[in-house]
Amino acid sequence: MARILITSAIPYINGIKHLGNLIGSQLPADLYARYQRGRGNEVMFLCATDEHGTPAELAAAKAEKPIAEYCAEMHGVQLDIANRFGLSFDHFGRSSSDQNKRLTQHFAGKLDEAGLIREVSEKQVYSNTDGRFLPDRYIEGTCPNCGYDRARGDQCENCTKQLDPTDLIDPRSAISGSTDLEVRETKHLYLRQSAMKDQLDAWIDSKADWPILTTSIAKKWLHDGDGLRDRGITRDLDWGVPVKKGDQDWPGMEGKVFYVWFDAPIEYIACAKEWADSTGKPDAEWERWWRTDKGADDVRYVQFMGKDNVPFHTLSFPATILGSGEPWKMVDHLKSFNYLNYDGGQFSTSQGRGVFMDQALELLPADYWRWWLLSHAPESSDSEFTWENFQQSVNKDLADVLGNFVSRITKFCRSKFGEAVPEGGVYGERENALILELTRRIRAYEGFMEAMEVRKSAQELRAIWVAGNEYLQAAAPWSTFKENPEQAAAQVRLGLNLIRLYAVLSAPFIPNASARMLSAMNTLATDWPDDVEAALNALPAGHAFTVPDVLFAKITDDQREDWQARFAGTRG
Ligand code: B3M
Ligand code: ZN
Repeated sequence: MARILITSAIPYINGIKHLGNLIGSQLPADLYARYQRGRGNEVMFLCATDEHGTPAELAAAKAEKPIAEYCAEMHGVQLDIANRFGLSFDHFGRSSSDQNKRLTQHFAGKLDEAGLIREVSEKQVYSNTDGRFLPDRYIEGTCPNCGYDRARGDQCENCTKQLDPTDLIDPRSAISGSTDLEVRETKHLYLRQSAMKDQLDAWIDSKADWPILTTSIAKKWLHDGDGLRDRGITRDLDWGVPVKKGDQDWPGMEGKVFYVWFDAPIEYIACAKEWADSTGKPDAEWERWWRTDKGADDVRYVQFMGKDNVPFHTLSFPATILGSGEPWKMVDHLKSFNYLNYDGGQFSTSQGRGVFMDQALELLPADYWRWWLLSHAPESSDSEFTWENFQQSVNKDLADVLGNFVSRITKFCRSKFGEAVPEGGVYGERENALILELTRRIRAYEGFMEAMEVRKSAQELRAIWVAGNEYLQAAAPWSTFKENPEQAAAQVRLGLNLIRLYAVLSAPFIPNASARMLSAMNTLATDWPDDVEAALNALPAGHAFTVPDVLFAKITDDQREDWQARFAGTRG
């Protein structure tokens, strides 16, 4: 039994995620976790909310709630939606946890001991009215490039030019609108990533099996321009992990916090401790996943994320844990995704454009979305959600191919043999040919799933469903029954066994439908079909079953048009 540690990029706390976020990390990570558990491996699947930084502060201010309260509430909301989407985390933690606070301070202390931190004095905008420094998004003003009067300190939304807060004409505080601003000196900590360039380069070179999307981004940042510039890891904010070296104060850093991208990946580790603490387990239980000196040397660690997160996971986070000089488990495989677009444009959280996770579940159960998103995962390039494509894929793959198969065979059996697996007859040439085809396809499916080729896995699974339908069409037990009821019985027996087999194979993609299929087949046998012939004899003659309700309803043209219109604008 292998041991597999899986993390999904941790979503920002600022609101419910859209379907583009979901397919970018959490959903494919769940697919992989479910598959590995299905194969009998030991899995630790972790995710959390990313609760620090300006996005959290601004969202709380907008919601007019104290930030700690806002985060606690939104964590609950995101956890509930994750459950309803069937995301099977072993723990869904919080980057604001005490465990993460301590571990983040611990890493900073170790990095400092190793000489990898330097203090830098820089100039930043300070608001006298607000009594605080104003980082990027807290300053607005007129763009020096296009004249747009609501450009932000980091970028002009109108002409997209990247800006520094000091570039803005007539700058004002985005909090109070005050123009009583001045430039002040402030001290910050920088992580000396540049000192670790060769070590990181060698580490990335050792990952020959990483997807090109991942290594090309990592190498670009490592070698081009300012990629491995030393990075500021502290900010002048109230909300965040207070800057300390371990549990010691850091002179000159009073009132400052670590930058959100410094503590967020450390939460992958802290999350495992949160899991152990919350279930009353000793530290050894989480350390066997994370410390190579405590059992994690035989763990395979896989990360899932959108492409914009790759630099932080291939450079900054590895620099943090390598730089600590401690034996932490490093990532073995990093699976990254392109973007999913929405109906001719982009999904956008700030503009409320697209379909958000809570809205999706108001329209249809999770499996419909899971299937579409996974079978259209933006792997080799960006992909696009359109309502036409969604309708077509649900109606064809789920309703016509899989759903129809289940319905036909169970109903036919009930009408001719009753609600139990029929006896009589033996599997013949046609059945053996099907077993051969399924064996070949299931081995291919395993290969794609193992390699995290999400789309190819979906295609292969669909082909496995199609093979059953074609068999049923060609065997035609409804005709056979008239001349040779024994043979028809064997055909139906195989068909019913196929339902169980499909439930086992499809569970990573559509866990709820899979559970309904197993319950209709009245079985708890979910062993992986290493031997397809044996798997197709698992339900013996006489085994009782029930005809399930319609597994997947078709999406009508009226529904599609209605939804298309409803989601054309932005979320209020
Ligand atoms: N929260 C960005 C994002 O959700 C960020 C990921 C952190 S992973 C450690 O895309
Ligand atoms: Zn501009």
